[in-house]
Amino acid sequence: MLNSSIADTFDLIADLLDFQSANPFRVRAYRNSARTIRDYPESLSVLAAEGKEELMKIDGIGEDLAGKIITLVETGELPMLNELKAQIPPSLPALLRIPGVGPKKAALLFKELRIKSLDELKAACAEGKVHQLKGFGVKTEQLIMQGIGIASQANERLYWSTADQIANELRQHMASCKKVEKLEFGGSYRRGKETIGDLDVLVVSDDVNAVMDRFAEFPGRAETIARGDTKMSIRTDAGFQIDLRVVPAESFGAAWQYFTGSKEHNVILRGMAKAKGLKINEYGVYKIHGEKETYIAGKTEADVYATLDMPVFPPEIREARQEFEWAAKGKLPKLIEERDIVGDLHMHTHATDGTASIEEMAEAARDRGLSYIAITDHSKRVSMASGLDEARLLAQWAEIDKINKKHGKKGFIILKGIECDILENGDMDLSDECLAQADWVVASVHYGQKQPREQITARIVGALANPHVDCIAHPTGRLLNRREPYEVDMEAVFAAAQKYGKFLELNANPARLDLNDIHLAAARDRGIPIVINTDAHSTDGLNVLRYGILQARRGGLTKEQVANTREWKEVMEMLRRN
Ligand code: DGT
Ligand code: CA
Ligand code: CA
Ligand code: ZN
Repeated sequence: MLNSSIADTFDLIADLLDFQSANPFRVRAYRNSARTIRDYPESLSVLAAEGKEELMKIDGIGEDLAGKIITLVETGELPMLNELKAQIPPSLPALLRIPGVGPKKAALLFKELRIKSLDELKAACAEGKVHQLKGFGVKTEQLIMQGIGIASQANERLYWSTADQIANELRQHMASCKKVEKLEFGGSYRRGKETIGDLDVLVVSDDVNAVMDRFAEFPGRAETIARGDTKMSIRTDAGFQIDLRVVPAESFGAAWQYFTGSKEHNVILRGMAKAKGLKINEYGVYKIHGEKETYIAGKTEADVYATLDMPVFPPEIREARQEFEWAAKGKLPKLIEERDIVGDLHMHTHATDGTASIEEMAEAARDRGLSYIAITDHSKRVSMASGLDEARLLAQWAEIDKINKKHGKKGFIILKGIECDILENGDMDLSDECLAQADWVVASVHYGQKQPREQITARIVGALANPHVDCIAHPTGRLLNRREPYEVDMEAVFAAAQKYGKFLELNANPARLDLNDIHLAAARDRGIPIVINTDAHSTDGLNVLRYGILQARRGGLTKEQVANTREWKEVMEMLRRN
């Protein structure tokens, strides 16, 4: 069983307990362990086979949870979960996937309207029954209607980060098969797309059966969809498909190129090959002489591209957008890499909704090789996260001064920042006088996200015009699989960022990845500096940087176009020029 499936099970238990108004500490224990398990680098199924003690070495996993994990891995189910499910409506898990419907609202829908399926909920919304419930209202009803669409899609495509977990587990699993000479992933996963439809894996071997037998033993496998001579497909217990192809060594490069895609990129390559009297497919590149064809390349991707006088394109830009134009001019950009990043300008502490202290965040960032961070907790409007008012913010900044002084000349700087809410009426949540004292201000929208285009655009443009604001955080507000972006006019935002010399954030959280690749390319073309931030709410949260890097690469960004590849002194000068 996959770590992500175990985590999903624990999340579901937490939801069901919450639905029953169980002890909040118990609910939280399940939620925390789900998070730990999802991020855990080793397969829990493998650890479970070694016994409880191995599992209990993991933070937050006690004897009880370890026992549950073992039962789950060994039997595929959990009696405790079955009992819980028996006590609640079977539709609940589906209802909970709808944005804005938590366990409490779901309970009401069930009790008052006897809603048992997404279809019934849709019908009830259409009949206007939902908004009459206590705590719902017309707006919620509309949101639910939209959300039903998203919720039914949400099962189809995984976040890149989740696919990455599965890919790593599969690689580990296949490594013990001696017949595997080489294993690589292709498809949208290799291209670093923000969501993944299915995982494509390529193996070089001269023993197809041995490879497929091992593949069939993958702990995450729930069923085999098809097994042929060279191709086999399985589905994981979460319903995610993995396609395996076994190829001979002389075809590996051609197959890797072909199955990496994108389809559109490949179509153009095929056209180029044809124009040169060549044929290119997943087996190799062939020279055509009348009826006959001769294999001329296919062992490596470089060999394949070389037959067309093309460089090996970084997978992230193989989307048939600008890559061929760049290649023709010999100007393929040198895309940004994770090690280029030297600072992180958006993160939270336990003063608001984070879990770590300023010093813990700083130490974790330093361990990751950064030389500066900005602490940007929420402002007071975000009361749910106990956002900071002026007095608490000033106190936090005084503490930062003290910590910086204490650590002295170690070359690491903690910046006094704030994530200031842009209020519904367009005002900033904190006074200009207060913001003026910050080293770094990110502005963001958390409320009134559903405002019409003109209104929400005016708010964001207004924030960019404020001389104390440096950057807009997660500029479109979308949450992958869960929430649509604001109606914001991005052209107007780009124009304002240019006019006022402001930065825009690429939020690296795998559920956000906001800005998207198209927006990033547009911002780049306008010379707007991008800042790749983790928006970490814990020390582990700093690890999401790599997802942001992939997204930046998909946007064609180089080191130069990303501000936090520069030391803070230089960033400060960029800001001062404005
Ligand atoms: P996904 O799985 O929806 O996230 O997206 P991909 O890009 O991984 O698409 P997938 O899994 O259907 O196919 C993997 C790669 O195989 C794709 O990127 C390019 C290649 N491929 C698939 N079908 C075709 C095709 O009809 N023509 C060409 N030229 N390539 C194809
Ligand atoms: Ca795929
Ligand atoms: Ca596929
Ligand atoms: Zn934030």
